[in-house]
Amino acid sequence: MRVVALEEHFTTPELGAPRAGVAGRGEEVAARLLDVGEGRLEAMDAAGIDLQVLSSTAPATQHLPPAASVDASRRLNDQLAEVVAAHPDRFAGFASLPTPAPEEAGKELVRCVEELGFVGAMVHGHTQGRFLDDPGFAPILAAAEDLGVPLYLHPTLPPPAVRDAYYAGLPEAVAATLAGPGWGWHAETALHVLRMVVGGVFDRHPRLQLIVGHMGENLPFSLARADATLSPVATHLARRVADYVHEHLWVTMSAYFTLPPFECARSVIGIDRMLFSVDYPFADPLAGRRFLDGLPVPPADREKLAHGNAERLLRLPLP
Ligand code: GRE
Ligand code: ZN
Repeated sequence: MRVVALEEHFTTPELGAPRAGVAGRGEEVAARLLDVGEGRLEAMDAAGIDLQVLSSTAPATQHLPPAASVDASRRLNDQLAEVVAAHPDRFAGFASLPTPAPEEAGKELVRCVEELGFVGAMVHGHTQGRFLDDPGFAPILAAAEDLGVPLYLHPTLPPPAVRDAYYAGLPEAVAATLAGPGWGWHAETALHVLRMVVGGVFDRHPRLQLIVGHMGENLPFSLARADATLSPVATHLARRVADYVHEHLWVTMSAYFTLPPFECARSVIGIDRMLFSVDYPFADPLAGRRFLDGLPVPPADREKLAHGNAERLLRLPLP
């Protein structure tokens, strides 16, 4: 069975490695993020992963001043294009975008798809406290829509005001993890998606498709509640809140390798919009592969999760 993994991170010496949420494994994770060659391919082979769609680790270039972000994004995307070109059967690319400069970011996405052959872009949450429903980001959303490629909305650490309000007074490593993979950035990614919905993004960009990881960032679990409470007050929207989620959201597994959230996402989002991912190197590819192989689903559904839905969404060449 072909296996395509969608949330697989790398970094470069220029970009550096994240420190939050990698307690005790910082050096190992950093080394794995930097390795876009033999070590990574060995880890993929050991888990039977045929193709990684590579993305830079958070926050990529989104924390930089606009002009610096534009330059750094171009360098980063050019480097990723070289990695993909060296192993086109094993790697594909999601662009990193200079979101602090939205017009330039839209153009960079066009360049990445049309010239470098990338299959979409990853956006790491807020950009210095601004969210994608902000009309200033329209050039990015319009470019994705016109190109017919998805945006992958990935978590990132919160803006300082959120950090200070919610995480002050805790031991530093606990605060950083609670704000990150321990809870906070998953909740905030779901909130970001709902902001996009109630902000009218999908009325303005009806063809935009959005991917989130971590089995839907808790959205499947709480969608009925969000729909019941928000739809009656969001009277400016053309549709109900849940309709936008059903028609614009795709969900990958990334490190959520337990059955209850899978069953919830399958029942709410549906098997046709769910995809395999590991969240390498933060999660273990072998654990991901065991989870995929052990899922209590019909063989045809396992094929959709492993590669079929990815081939359709990303228009991947078939092997
Ligand atoms: C990530 O996916 O970007 C990530 C981190 C740090 C810890 C866990 C994690 O950057 O999934
Ligand atoms: Zn990730």
